[in-house]
Amino acid sequence: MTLHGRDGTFGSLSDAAPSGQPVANAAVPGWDFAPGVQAYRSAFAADGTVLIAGATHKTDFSAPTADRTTVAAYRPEANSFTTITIGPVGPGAPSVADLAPVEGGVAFVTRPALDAVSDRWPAFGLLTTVEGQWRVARLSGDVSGVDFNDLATLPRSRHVLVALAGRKGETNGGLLALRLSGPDPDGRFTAEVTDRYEYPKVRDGQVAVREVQVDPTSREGDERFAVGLDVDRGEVFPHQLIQEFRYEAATGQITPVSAPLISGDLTGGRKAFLEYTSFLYDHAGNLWVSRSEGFSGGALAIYTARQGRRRLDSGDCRLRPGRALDGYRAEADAASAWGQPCPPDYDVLQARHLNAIIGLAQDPASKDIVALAFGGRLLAVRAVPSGDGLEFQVGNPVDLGLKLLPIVDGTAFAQHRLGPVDGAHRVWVTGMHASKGEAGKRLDQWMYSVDLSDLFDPAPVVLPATPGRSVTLQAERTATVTAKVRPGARTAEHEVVSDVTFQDCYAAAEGTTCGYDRTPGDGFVIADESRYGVLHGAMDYRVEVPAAGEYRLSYRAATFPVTRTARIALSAGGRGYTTAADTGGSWLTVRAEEPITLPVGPQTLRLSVPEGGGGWFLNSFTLERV
Ligand SMILES: [Ca+2]
Ligand SMILES: [Ca+2]
Ligand SMILES: [Ca+2]
Repeated sequence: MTLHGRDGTFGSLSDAAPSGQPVANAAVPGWDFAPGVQAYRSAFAADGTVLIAGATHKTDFSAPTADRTTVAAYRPEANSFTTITIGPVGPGAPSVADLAPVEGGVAFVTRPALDAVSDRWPAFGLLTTVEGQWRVARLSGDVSGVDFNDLATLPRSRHVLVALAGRKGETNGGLLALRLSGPDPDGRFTAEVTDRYEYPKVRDGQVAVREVQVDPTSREGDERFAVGLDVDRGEVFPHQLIQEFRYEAATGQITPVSAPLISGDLTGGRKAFLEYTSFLYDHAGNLWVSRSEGFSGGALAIYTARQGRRRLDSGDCRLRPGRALDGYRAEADAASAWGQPCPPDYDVLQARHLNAIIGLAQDPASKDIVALAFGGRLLAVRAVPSGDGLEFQVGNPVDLGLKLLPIVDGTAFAQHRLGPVDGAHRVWVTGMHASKGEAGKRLDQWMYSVDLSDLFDPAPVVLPATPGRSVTLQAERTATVTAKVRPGARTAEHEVVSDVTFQDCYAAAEGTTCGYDRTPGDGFVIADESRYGVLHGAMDYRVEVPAAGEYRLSYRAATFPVTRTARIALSAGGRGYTTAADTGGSWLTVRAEEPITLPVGPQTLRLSVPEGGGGWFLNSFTLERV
């Protein structure tokens, strides 16, 4: 993982992530975000430049905090940074809400704050390069709006879709389709609105279109996409659903094809349905959808596109002719919500143990899927076709180490946005940093690039050869990434159960909880899908031993107070070492009695549960050279 930003702003995130991945810092000359601007969504230009949208510090668009509208252009290979300014400098400058690669450049949409007058800035535009310099292209055609939320380019026609948030208390959100042409000999592009779709009223509340994602397998004349809907019920979290649409480029027509959908799974308290949060069509047309309950995550759903069969426009999930959109209701136990339950084909259960997923992306080379969860956690999932279905691997989770960056507690707020994955398996993630109270404050911003291939095949950890030196291996950075598919116990037909389940590690109660160890930050612990700690199975760790010798072994572990027989077995160098691991309910360091002997060279250390010895949670283990 590499952290890109201004020199001297990397805090203590300079050696390893809390989840064990090595960290490098890339100090970028000229890296700078204007006062009141924070780094937001990102996109790649065709030449490999990472373009980073500049948003005001209030990403709920409630008030302006900056006097300019900007997009940052970072060239990773040259390590160079420039800022593109859109429109004038002055009060009320809107945020850049999204960026999307299009023919001839990268399109942008801006969104003003609710009370700001912003008719001096373009709502939609195009960034192009002229002799290597980024600039705002000249554009004709009237594309105006104050609620542009998200952008996507259709795969065949290259027409552009804009998600509309609507205006709070006034209008529902919807969609805009645009045809872009150009440039003419003067370098001018033309944008023409081909269709506009507005959501009808629903009883549950105001509907905003939060996100739009296109199906890359779409056919000419029948391009498919899905939207994510936020229904404002006056509560902290909106009700969230998805809906599939088609677009016919020849007539420029947007038509819904599915009902507004949720999975139909109830929350733990059975009083509400889980929300459908982030979503993505993969290269094969499978649709991945994350569930959430507030900040907590639910299983990651997959609707498969087997043999060209579509899921969302058929069966229970389809739009019924003649039925009003408001007429789709899900009812179960005490729960009642707008939407049609639509059971997925697969549920990846690992996502239930992490925070809610707020973004999904695909590696164009390996086809792996990566998810970003609240709090800056990444989860990678590999799905490969097998017979009539899919087989899965679940990669190591990553804690991006937000709390290790120089963020002033109380006055500042930091979060992340998932960007795209480049051709070298690196996913780009924005490190956002905003002031809670003060407009016009200059705050550091970052970009992370994380190597996804290491998450399925972690590089060996080099053990020390110097007596007294030690190295800590994070339990979550295991080479065991296998998962099994079994019949679903909830709405999905199948469940994907990892052989090793990861849980967030927090520093909640002072001194006693998981995060209070010798590793900066939080990271993860390994556990079991049952939530009772590791109960069975084995997990491998690769190390490189520079010279044969002995190591003292200790585990950072916890067991429930009722557990009395927990034991961890380690096998290495042809021998087994078993350690009693009961901790009485606390996080403790448990030391093995005898040192372990390792031969020189690459070795695999295997941890496992001896017969009857399950029930332990493991944060990390440490090897100290004797
Ligand atoms: Ca987008
Ligand atoms: Ca820690
Ligand atoms: Ca850990």
